[in-house]
Amino acid sequence: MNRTISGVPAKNQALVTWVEDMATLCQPDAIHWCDGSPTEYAHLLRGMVHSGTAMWLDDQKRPNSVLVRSDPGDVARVEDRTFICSPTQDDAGPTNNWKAPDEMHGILDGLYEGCMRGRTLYVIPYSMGPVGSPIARIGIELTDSLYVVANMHTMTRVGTRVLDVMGQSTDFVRGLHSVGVPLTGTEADAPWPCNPTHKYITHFPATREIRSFGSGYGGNALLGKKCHALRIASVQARDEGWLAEHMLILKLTSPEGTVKYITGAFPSACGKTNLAMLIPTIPGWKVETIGDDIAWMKFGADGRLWAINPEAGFFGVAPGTSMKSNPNALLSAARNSIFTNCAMTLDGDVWWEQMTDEEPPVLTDWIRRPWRPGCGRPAANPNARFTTPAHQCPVIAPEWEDPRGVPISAMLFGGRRPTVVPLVCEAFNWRHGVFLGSIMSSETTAAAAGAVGQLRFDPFAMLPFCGYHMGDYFGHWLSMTGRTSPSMMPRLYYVNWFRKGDDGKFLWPGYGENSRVLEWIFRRCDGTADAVDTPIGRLPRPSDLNTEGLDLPRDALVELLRVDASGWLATVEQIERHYARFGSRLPTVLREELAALVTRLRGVSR
Ligand code: OXD
Ligand code: MN
Repeated sequence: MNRTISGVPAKNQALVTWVEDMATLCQPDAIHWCDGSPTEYAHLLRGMVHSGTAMWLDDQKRPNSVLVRSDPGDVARVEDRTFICSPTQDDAGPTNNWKAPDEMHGILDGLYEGCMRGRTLYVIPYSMGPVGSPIARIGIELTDSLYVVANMHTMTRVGTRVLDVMGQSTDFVRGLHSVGVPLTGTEADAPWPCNPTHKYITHFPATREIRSFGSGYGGNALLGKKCHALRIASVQARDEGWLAEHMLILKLTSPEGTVKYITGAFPSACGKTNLAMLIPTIPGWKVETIGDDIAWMKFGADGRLWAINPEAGFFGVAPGTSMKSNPNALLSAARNSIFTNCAMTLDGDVWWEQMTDEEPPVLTDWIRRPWRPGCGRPAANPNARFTTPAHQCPVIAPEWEDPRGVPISAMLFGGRRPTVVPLVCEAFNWRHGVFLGSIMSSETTAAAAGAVGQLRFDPFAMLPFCGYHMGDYFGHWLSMTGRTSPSMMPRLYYVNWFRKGDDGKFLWPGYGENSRVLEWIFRRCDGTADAVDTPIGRLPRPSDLNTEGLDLPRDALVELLRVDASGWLATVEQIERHYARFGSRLPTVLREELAALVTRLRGVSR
């Protein structure tokens, strides 16, 4: 078949052959090689508006921005349709869906056959990380979705400059994505095409391939993000001795002008983007953003661990984002942004729950219906998003694109724990910190009087994102100490902004006040803040935290820093059950850490 080819095709032979093979399978009418230029981006937005996928927002209120409403059945990552197709099920481990690679390829090849008829196949060469950085990696996504191409423009570095760095290398991640809706007749395209019955988000770690079919949304379709930068990269990191993590990266500057970089792993919906862009309440301190979702870290020649943000934009959850909760995120999305599944105001702007104190009197909701306050439905989908270039963030650190990355002093782990877990706790050492990361959890139900809530474990916030057996992943973390001297390793902390009092209210104000915890961590790394050894780790006493100007009763602070020995002991059985899932692949060291914790706790609760 004679296909039109546009854009700037690669000279890389392996790439050209692969694109031809995939085009033979999917049978698109045309192929476009993306150059990554602003002209191309403008063309993509116009194309989305023309096809009915997007609407322009008012150019005075949100310059160069569009609103997209997805199919109501395609609004989030689909974990039950996500597969790790490693050679054996044991390699994927108990936390991933698995199918044998040949079997999955068989299923997918049947679905991909002719799936792009009537459409254009876009070839997106992208770099995760600054182009040419020694930590960055290249991927190629093939897709038939204009929405995906436009989002990838913002979320990654796209285009000819990536092909230039690639040369004739065959070392790139191959991603194929289709919405799975061929256009065969004269019927009009849907505003948001997606396959109603077949959805597959699949990964082949051994061959560094991603195949995604049927969904056009977020992490299912923007393959650079969760699929490449976490699931495939975690396997590469294991094989090559580095870390690919679900972590924010922030820069913290003290009043004396000293800088430290901190990463943080938190499950979805625990305020990661807010922490990455936090405005400190303590005078003289400054937080700047390097990244809000993913960190790739490698040891440098100096023995320190250096991190880059592999992404170039934010794909942030909109609801809850306001000038109070995160002004920097809202200001980042002031222009040049794609909004997905938000509500629209009468004057052509977007709105979502909690964006403003007062709800607008009338809106069009995310499924295009009239909406009024009190009508009983949310105006925006709870997973509505903004896609925004990171450089538009008012507090983006000037070095956020430094190809060397930034050296990491401390790492945070956190979850939502209304009970038991204190505000902050420093690990005794690396292996104790890995233990804390491995038992990260949130409570699914509030604790009843005297009982402990059910824990949902999300180790290192990687449960949906680790591309191999999680027992081996813990072992990989433990092996990091062998790569440098102990004094060079980042310090590890378990933080919890969500502890509640007996009245069910949060004890800690959170948001900008979290800077007080960051200050203590900063000073610990410098050796200038005190801590006390407790059975669970090293904790600040109330007097070790900077509480100047903090409107918090002393009792609340005492409770926030109390070691609830019986509460911890009551969770041990759940931790044991969580560990049992990993069988013989759970490192013995972690069982030893758990046993040592129990011994220390029994010592104090006797
Ligand atoms: C995300 C997530 O979208 O973690 O970043 O789910
Ligand atoms: Mn995330």
